[in-house]
Amino acid sequence: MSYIVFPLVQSQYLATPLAKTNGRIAIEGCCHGELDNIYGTIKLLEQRENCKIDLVLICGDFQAIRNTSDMECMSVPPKFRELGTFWKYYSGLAKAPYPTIFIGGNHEASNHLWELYHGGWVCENIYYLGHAGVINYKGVRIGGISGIFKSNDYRKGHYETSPYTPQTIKSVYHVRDYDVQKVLQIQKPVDIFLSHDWPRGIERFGDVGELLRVKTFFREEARTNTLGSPANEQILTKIQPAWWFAAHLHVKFAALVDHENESPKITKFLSLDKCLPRRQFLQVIDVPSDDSAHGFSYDLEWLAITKSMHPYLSVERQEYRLPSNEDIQIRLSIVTYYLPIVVQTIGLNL
Ligand SMILES: [Mn+2]
Repeated sequence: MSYIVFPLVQSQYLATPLAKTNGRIAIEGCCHGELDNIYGTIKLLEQRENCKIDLVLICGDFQAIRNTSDMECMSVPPKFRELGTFWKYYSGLAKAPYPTIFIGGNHEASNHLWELYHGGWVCENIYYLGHAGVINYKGVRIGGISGIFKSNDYRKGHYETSPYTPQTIKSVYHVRDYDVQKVLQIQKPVDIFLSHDWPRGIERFGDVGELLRVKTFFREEARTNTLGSPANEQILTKIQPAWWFAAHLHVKFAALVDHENESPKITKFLSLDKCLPRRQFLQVIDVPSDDSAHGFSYDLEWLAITKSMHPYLSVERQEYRLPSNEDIQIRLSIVTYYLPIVVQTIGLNL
């Protein structure tokens, strides 16, 4: 099989001295069904740089299309719908050469992703983080939220089911308040967070002049502070991950967010392009990882949050009223107390 060779991004914001014990993670912007080319490019990078990539992260528009009927569930005009390459991985004809984690964007086989609302394996070696989720890979804590923000649908339940209508095929990928509230409960440090659209206002933390020169049509949104998702902005401010990767706007853009805490904490933000020739769609970072730890493992704090808030997950049009933060915290502390005992008793392998 031959692969198209693409140029690689090396951002000075993110390049850190390479250490042998580190885990090396490749991050890709929008996937658009181009798994073969993404993996091919990473293989080439490994050969050229004589290095080993441990994990691949993909920031949405993954298009986990298993068959032609999944194409009907994707918000793409029929003439542009393509089967892509995922079906080969799903059917077992191909195997993902790297453990891969992805989130959803706004062009997805939404029926397939809804089946894995809480996250799960879409095929061997490729894990969907869920509508929101956190998992660990060799001790690196990775969280993410799927979809894009649209204020009209933000306070609704997850009511959409296939076959989708022309309205629900779009609203199904709009981020919901419920999932954001779950993410906002996270207290423990997160290493990497993934979103499809950008946190609102992130452009102010990078070279906004250069961004607006390349993408002139963002000017009005930047001026009115409406570029990106207010929900993601809230998450960024609250959980302050070490890295945040996004995509969607099809441009490479780096930013450094200083959270101005008592102890200085910085989030390195990077948005990447889609996988096309001459586009900057790939980044490699080194993250201190724990080689003795298992590959993938569930995140106990996230499981506790999911369990505590599950009664409020609405699959109706109306969202359910969430209890007060205090009530959520009480529920959480109870679940957090007994969850490790359950895990010890029954075991929990991802
Ligand atoms: Mn997109």
